[in-house]
Amino acid sequence: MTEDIINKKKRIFSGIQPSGNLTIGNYFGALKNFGALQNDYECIYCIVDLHSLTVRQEPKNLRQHSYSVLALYLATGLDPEQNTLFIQSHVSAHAELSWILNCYTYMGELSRMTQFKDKSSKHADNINAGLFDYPVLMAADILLYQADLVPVGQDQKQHLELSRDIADRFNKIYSDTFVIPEPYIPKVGNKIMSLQEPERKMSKSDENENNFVLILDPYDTIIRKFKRAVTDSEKEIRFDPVNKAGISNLMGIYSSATGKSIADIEKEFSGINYGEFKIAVGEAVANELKPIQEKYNSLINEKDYLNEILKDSAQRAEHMARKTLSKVYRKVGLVPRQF
Ligand code: ATP
Ligand code: LTN
Repeated sequence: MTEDIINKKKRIFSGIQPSGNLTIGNYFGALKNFGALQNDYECIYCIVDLHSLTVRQEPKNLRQHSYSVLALYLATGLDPEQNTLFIQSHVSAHAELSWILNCYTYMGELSRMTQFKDKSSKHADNINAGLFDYPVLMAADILLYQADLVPVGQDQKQHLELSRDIADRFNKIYSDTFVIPEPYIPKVGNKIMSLQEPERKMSKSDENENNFVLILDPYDTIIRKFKRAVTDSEKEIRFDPVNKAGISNLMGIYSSATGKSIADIEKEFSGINYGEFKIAVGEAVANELKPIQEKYNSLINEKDYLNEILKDSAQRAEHMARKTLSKVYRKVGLVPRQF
């Protein structure tokens, strides 16, 4: 075995939709881990704009949010030379593999996806075929790059299991083609809940802005939103997600921001009132986000620099993706192109 093979790093793929401004759910559930993994893995982080189209987007906003996600990737410390940071629609192999995989995915499997059920009830006037097919495009994203590991929040676990099933099905029919990807879900912060409705996931496309905290919210806004967070009628700061969803969510956020364990947080805030605790959580979050916001502000208007990254990365991604796509086309029996 050559040294090159022995030292080959495992590959990571993940994506974030440019469907709005990113929340601390996106940050603690996904983005924060992306940076932590970059030294030990070969990382590919995508801005999945095609996925965003499954819900109506204002074209101008979609473009702006796509650059914003890239600037946040950089602001949270991802090195654009070490990592491949690109936009999904720039590599057409995603849409192409997605079509092929559609023919190896069952309607029954897609009907069981909870995200589809949630989004269909939220957007009852626009239950489009793309929304139904969303997980197949996600499988194509991951499988194209032969990713070993996929860092995501808890809500994406079901989609990842489907990606594994599709890959396994294809491999069994045609011989080994795809690496079967493993989920990488953080122990803490994998499901940050809404501040006003703590039984629901915090989501960037929520209409009520008091439900979420944005990575780019100003300091005072962050503190204000935490001060208003829904709690309960008790007085004790105790972790109990069933009976004390609001307080438990705040404890989870504080743990994500400080690295302290839940047990230590219970001790630290024993006898302290909810109001004071909420301010402590707000300050911990705002302080963690401050340097990210500063870096973001210095980058977001550097369009030439951002475009240069998008170009270089998409070329690298294209090369990797084509390799898998050609293999797939050959295996299923499509005649190779003659030009
Ligand atoms: P939308 O509201 O537009 O559907 P979203 O806020 O759920 O989007 P995505 O772009 O779909 O965000 O997710 C990007 C990443 O952030 C995924 O890995 C997802 O699991 C993670 N994530 C999203 N929301 C949360 C949350 N509340 N807690 C933890 N992780 C989250
Ligand atoms: N569905 C994911 C976004 C996403 C993704 C991916 C995540 C699209 N393709 C590939 C990991 C790997 C979501 O967070 N809603």
